[in-house]
Amino acid sequence: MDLTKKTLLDMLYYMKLTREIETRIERKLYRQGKIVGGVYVGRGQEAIAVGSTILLEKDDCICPSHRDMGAYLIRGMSPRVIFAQYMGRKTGATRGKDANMHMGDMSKNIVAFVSMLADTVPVAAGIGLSFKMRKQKQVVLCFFGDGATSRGDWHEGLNLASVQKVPAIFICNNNQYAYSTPIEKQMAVKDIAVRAQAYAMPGRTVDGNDVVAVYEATKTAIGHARLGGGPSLIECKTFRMTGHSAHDDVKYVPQHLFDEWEKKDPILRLETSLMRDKIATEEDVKRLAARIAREVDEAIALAENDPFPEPHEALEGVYADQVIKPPLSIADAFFPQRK
Ligand SMILES: Cc1ncc(C[n+]2csc(CCOP(=O)(O)OP(=O)(O)O)c2C)c(N)n1
Repeated sequence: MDLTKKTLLDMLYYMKLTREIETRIERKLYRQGKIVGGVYVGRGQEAIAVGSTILLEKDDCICPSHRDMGAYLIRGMSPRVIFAQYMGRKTGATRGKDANMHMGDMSKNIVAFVSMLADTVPVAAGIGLSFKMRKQKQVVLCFFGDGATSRGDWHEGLNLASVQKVPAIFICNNNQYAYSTPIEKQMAVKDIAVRAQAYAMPGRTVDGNDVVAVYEATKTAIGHARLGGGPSLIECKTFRMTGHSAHDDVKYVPQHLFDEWEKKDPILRLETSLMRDKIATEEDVKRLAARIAREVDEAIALAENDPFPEPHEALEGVYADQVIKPPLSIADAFFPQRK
C-alpha cells in the first residue's frame, strides 16, 4: 500500500467534513425550515466518494450522484456554496434555481447530476470519449446507486463506454436500498460487479465502508483507463444510514440492519486504524472535529446572510445564448478550440 499519511489524514478530513455538513443539513437546517427542496444524504457512505475522488488530477472530471458530497468538496466546491445551494441563495451553485445535489461547476470539472437516475452514465461515456478522441490522459469518475444499475440508460452507457474503450470509472454506491426497495426485490444478481462482464470490462466488488479498499480499487481502475485499457466498474457495498430523504422515517428498514452497519461506520473505522498505526492520536481526531465544526458554523453563517435571487434572474443562464461565466458550459470546457 503506497498511501501516504497525508492522504489518509486528508481522507479523514473530507469524510468528517461530509458527515458534519450533511448532519447539519438533514438534522438541523431542514428541521428549522431553512432548506429549499429535498435533502438526500450519504450518511454511512462517505468513504466511497472520498476514497475515489481523492485520486484525481486537476483536469479529470466527475459526474457525481445524489449521495456524493465528498466528491464536490474534494473538487473544491466550498461548504459555503453548498449551504447556499441548499438554502436556495443566489450564491449557490445553481444561483437559487434548483436545490440540493442538482448542481455542478464546470470550472472544477464537476458535471451536474442529472435527476433521471442513470442518465449521467451515458454523459460520462461521452466525456470519456471526448478525452480519448483528443488523445488526452484525463479520466472521468461516474457515481450512481444500485437502483440506477437496473435502468436501461445505465446499460447503454456502459456498453458505449466499453465498445469505445473510454477512460471512465463507474462507481456504484450499493447501499442495498433504492428508496424503499431492498436490493433482492430489485435485481436477481447478488453482486452488481458481475454486470460488468456483459460489457467485457473489469468489475470489482469492494467494501464501501473501507476507504482504503475504495482507494486501491479506484487507483487500479484509473491506471488501467489512463493506459488506454478502457472503463471499469467498481461496486462499493455499503448501507444508507438514514432515510432516502429527510422526510422519510425509514420504517421499512429493519432496525437490526442499522445496528449491524453502525459497527462498520467508515469514519470510525478510519479513525481506529489511524490511531492503531500511530498516524493520529485521539487528541488529533478531537481537534479535527472541532476545526470542522468551526468551518461549518462559519459557512452556514455566511450562506444564511446571502441573498435570495431576484425574480428576473430566474431565466438567466438557462439557455445557451445566455451562458453566464463561470461556470463554463460543457462545450467550452471540453472543446475550448471551438471558441
Ligand atoms: C428514472 C428515475 N426514476 C425515479 C426517480 C426517483 N428517485 C430518486 S432517487 C431514487 C432511489 C434511487 O436508488 P439508488 O439508485 O439505489 O440510489 P440511492 O438513492 O439508494 O443512493 C428514486 C426512485 C428518479 N430520480 N429517476
